[in-house]
Amino acid sequence: RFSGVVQGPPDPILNLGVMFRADPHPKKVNLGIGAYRNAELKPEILQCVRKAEEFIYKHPETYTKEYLPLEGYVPFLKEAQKLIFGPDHVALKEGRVCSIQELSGSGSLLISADFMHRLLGINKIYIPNPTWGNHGALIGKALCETEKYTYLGADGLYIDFEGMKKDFLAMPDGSVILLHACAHNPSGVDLNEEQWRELLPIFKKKQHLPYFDCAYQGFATGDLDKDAMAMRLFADEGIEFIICQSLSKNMGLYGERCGAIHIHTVDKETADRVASQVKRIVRATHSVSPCHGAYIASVVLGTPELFELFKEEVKKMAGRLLDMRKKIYDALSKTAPEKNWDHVIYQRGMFSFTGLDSHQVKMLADEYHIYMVSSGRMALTGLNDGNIQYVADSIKAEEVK
Ligand code: PLP
Ligand code: TYF
Repeated sequence: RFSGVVQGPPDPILNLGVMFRADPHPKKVNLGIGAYRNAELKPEILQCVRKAEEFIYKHPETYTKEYLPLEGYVPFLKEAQKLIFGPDHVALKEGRVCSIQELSGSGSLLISADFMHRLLGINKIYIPNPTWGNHGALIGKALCETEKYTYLGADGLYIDFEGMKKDFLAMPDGSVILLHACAHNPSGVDLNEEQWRELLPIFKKKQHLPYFDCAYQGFATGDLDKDAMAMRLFADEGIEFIICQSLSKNMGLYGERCGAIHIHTVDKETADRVASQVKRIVRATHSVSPCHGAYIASVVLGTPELFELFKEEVKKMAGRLLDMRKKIYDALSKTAPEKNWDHVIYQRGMFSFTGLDSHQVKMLADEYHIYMVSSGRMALTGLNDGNIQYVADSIKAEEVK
């Protein structure tokens, strides 16, 4: 029975961690996974999270281990909405946003795509080229196909905005388009505010459905509100849309699987009907969502001092990544000046698309023990003052070969 099961391929990103850990070389560098590391290259639990957990342990009568309701922990959902829309948004006041807790960004993508397939008859979702490797798999599981739209130009380093708009206009009316809310993974290339504003009339005219993946709020600019700009522009225009929100990165809750689906609709009655259907899908997929991460996030976001601390800690994480971005840019510009590295400084968030090809990436791993994704995506979080020059020197050595 089981002996006929063939070996599955390893996940291209997660496997980099396995290779890195197995490598005994003292100079090895892990630029693979998009998970924050401090200057000592260690994972960190945020102080705001620690404090929230202390509070939770002291109040077991409120923070029980009972099953949550199907929609999730409601105080968390209210705070999660405010983080995205801003605390006083009219859509929240009017109850037009339906929110359902999910297993972080990944679960939100799966369940919302399943909802669109079953309830809206959607069979295809447009995703940027390039995009996060797991988008196709998650959306495919919900029985929707994916098709790529133009995002980067032929150089693979800068936005091709004209190509993107052209694709949006050529799609059938009412298409679902996945958009990275900020800090695009893998490229680090985002639209600016003016470009987002230019998309609004296109979405309206074509009645496309914006489908936001918000996995890095805070990591693009260091400011949670600024990073919500694109989503708020669509909300202010009264356009219906879906957001898949993850707190994995900005609150460092990776393993807690904390996030939510938010569906911005035209009125409260619609939002309630939509919620009733999303809840049925949740029930038939994994029943209910986990409580601990939602408790933590509700306390952090809902306690003014902890919310301030959270904002500071997000700013600090984003600040360290920006510092690393500037330093690797300077090091590469000095060490390998025959090549233009401007794209590195122009990108933002947790990643940089270096422009290295898959062969160069492989050689960096084999010869220099530096691990990054084969697309040439470098997670800046694996850099610190101790390894930046080594990384720049190694890239230079590969470039001249
Ligand atoms: N979307 C993007 C673009 C991501 O990069 C990630 C994680 O790396 C996710 C979604 C989902 O992460 P999680 O399921 O931990 O929220
Ligand atoms: O680095 C990345 O792009 C992500 C990281 O369950 C990741 O793939 C790892 C595990 C996971 C979700 C995202």
